[in-house]
Amino acid sequence: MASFRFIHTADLHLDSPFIGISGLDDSLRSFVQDSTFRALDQLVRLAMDQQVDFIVISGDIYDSSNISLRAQLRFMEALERLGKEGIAVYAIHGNHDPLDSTKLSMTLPSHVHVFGGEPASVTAVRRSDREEVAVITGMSYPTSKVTDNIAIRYPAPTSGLYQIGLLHANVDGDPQHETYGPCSKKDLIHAGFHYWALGHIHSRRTLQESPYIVYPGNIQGRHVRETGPKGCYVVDVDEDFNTKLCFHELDSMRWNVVEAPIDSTQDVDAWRLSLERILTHTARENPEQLSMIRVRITGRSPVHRQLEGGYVLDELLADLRRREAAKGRMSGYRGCVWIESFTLQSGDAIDTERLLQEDSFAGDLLRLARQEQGRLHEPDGVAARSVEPLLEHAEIRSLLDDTSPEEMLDWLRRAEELTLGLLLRDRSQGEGAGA
Ligand SMILES: [Mn+2]
Repeated sequence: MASFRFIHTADLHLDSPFIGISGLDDSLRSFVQDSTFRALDQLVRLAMDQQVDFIVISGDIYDSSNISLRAQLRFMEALERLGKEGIAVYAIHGNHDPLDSTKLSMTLPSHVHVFGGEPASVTAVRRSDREEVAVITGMSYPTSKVTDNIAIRYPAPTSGLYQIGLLHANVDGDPQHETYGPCSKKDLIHAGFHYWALGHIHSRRTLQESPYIVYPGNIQGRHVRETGPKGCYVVDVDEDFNTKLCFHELDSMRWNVVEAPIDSTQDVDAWRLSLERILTHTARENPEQLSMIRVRITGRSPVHRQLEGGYVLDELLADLRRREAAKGRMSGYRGCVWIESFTLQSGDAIDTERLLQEDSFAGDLLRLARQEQGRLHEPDGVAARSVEPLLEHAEIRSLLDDTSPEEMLDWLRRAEELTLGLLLRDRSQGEGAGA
């Protein structure tokens, strides 16, 4: 057997629209909207630098089944550049870009193989000497909704070559993702392949090492739930089929959630300075990328009351964004930190532990609030009953359907803080007036 090297990538989501991000000026918006294409360029560059024999792409090349012309042209251009270097490409389509998508009927160059809607196998060769090195088996999604187990339909290996399976699927039903192509890790282990090149789950993970069952994640994070470095794997296979993976970053914009506690600060400006230190640290950690961060404000102190009103945070946000936008235009947004939003999870300087023990109206309220947070999913709980009247409105209902349990819990916590804050504020004012 001969050693060889390939790239495993998936979920390129080319031309993702990034519509949910607010507050961007024109320059930054176009930087953001070009990010999936820049990641593609990085992928091509990496393939050349690493002298790989071929690339496998495990679905969701495009973001939407109504594929933009721009996405198709940029992808074709990337394929041509790889072709000039003799780097073959093997790809499947996933639930975002199934075979029945609206697209141009472009003739693919001969070094590119896109699998059809039924499982099939092709043989890949080494670039330097055309020696056969691997059998690649794959299947594209014919339509966006493939809900049966397609993995078990993949043909068993018939040759002694290294076996790679290209599959777009939710293995073992990760509840965070849609359950397309459901199958189990067991199905994959028993298939007799050496490397399952998976796509669909956007967070990078290796489910198994023998055989390899790998999600490389997407190549560019698209929102705050897709945090951390994004990229692909360069995979080395030696003469004895020993397999070694090396992750390479491809992203130019990186999402993160950072915490900015108010506990140890007594006034807004001290807190602002601590936030500046967090921003500086974030920039240092990601000197080559634009950091897109959500700042979670946590902890308890009088600062909460000053931030709660809204306009302080709004003005601070506008000012920090203005500064970073100006810096970014000069630096190509490298090492810039853009605050996507603040989420206020802090509270007044209340000793909740003591209050929980206290025999008072506020104590009762807090105990009730905590109890309701545990009854988030119960139909007669406060959360369910509070949103019930809103469900009659179709648009609000669809927004609520997209609300995660964490967001719901967050609302309940905010309600707890707000009511306690108002109650205890009145109490202290009342005491003040009586004194
Ligand atoms: Mn995807």
